[in-house]
Amino acid sequence: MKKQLVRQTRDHFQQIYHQAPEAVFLSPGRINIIGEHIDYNDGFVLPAAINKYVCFALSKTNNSTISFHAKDLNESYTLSTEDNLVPVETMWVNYLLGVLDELKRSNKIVSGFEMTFSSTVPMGSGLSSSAAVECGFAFALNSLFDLNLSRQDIALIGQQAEHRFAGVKCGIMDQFASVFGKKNKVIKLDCTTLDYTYYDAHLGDYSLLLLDSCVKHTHLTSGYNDRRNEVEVGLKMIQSHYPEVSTFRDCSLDMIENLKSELGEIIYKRCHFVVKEIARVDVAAQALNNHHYSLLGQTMTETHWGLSNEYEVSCPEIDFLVETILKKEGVLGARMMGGGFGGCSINLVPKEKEKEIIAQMKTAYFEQFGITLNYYPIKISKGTTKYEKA
Ligand code: GAF
Repeated sequence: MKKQLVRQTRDHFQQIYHQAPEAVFLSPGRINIIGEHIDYNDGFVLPAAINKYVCFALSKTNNSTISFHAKDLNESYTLSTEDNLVPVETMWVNYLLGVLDELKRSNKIVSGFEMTFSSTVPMGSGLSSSAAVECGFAFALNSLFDLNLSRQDIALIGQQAEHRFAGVKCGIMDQFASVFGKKNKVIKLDCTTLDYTYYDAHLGDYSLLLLDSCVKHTHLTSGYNDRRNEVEVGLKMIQSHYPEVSTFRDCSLDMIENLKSELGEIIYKRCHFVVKEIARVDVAAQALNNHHYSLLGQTMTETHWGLSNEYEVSCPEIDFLVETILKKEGVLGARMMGGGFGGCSINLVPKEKEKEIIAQMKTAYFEQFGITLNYYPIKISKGTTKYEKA
C-alpha cells in the first residue's frame, strides 16, 4: 500500500511536470486511544500514527512560482512566492497556504517549487487527514529548503495553519501524532508542556479496529469551536472561585459540583466530562502498560458515553456502532474517535473474531441506516518522514 502510494505519486509528478521529483515524503494519519477533546484542555492524550499516509513529491524550481497538484482530486493551484496569503474557497489549498503563511511569519523563506500529493488517509473520517497534509508539507519544505525546523516546530506550524486557514481551533494532538509517531508505540503527550513518552502498543490477543460511519455532520467545525468556547467560559468561572486552578488539570470533581448551579447545565456537563476524561487517560495508560486490556476497554467505553451525553459530540450513527459492537462476544471497549459528529469509532476487539465482527457490523449498520460501513484494520507506524528507498 505504502509503496504503491509512493509509486503513484512519483509517476504523477513525472506526468505533470515532465521530470522525476527531487524528494518524496510520507505523513501519516493518526488514531487516539483515549483523551478526546483533552488536548486543548491541557490534559494528556494517547494517540499514535497509523499506516495510512499522505505522500508528497516535490522539486525546487529556479523561479518564484509555486505549483500544487492534488492527484486524488485532479485539481491544481498556482501562486507566486510574493503573493499575499489569505484563505481561499478550496479547503485542501488552505492547508497548504496556511503552512506557507506560517513559514513566512517566522521568516522561513522558500523559493519556487512544484509539488503533487496523494493520500490513503480517508478524508473526514476523524483520522486527521488535514494534519497529515499540513505536517507532511511543512516537513517536506523544511527538508527541501533547509529551514532548520524541529519536529515540534513542524507540528505547531500545522496547528496554526489549521487555526488560521481552516478555521478549526484545534489542539495539538493530531499534528503531534503525525510528526512524532513511532512504529508500534503509542504517544503519551502532555498537552501543556509538549513533553511526551512512548508506550508499547502491544495489545496481546486484541486489536484496534476502526469502523467508519461514513457520515460527516456539517456542524463539525462550528461544533468543535463551540466546545472550545464553552470550556473556556467554564474554566474562567471555576478560576474565579478557585484561583489556585490554572488548567483543568488542577480541577477536582468536587469543585465542579460546588459550582453546578452557577455553571449552568451545559457548561457543567462539558467541565464534568473534561475532569473525568483527564483522570481516565491516566488509568488507560497504566492499563495499557500493564496489559490490563479489559480495563483499557472499559475506560474507552466510558469515554464514549461521556463524549455522547456530556460533551455532546457524538451522533446517532456512532452511538449505534458503539452500542452494537459492545454486545459482541469478547469486545472489550468502543468509542467515537477524534473531533466527533461522525467519522470513525475505535474498538478493542479479539483478533480471532475481527472478521466475523466486521461482517455482523456491516449488516447491522446497513439495516439501521442504509449506509455501507467502512472499516480499517490498522498498524501503528512511524511519523512524518522522507521516503529514502529507491
Ligand atoms: C480534532 C482536533 F484537531 C484535535 O486537536 C482534538 O481536539 C480532537 O479533535 C479531539 O480529541 O481531531
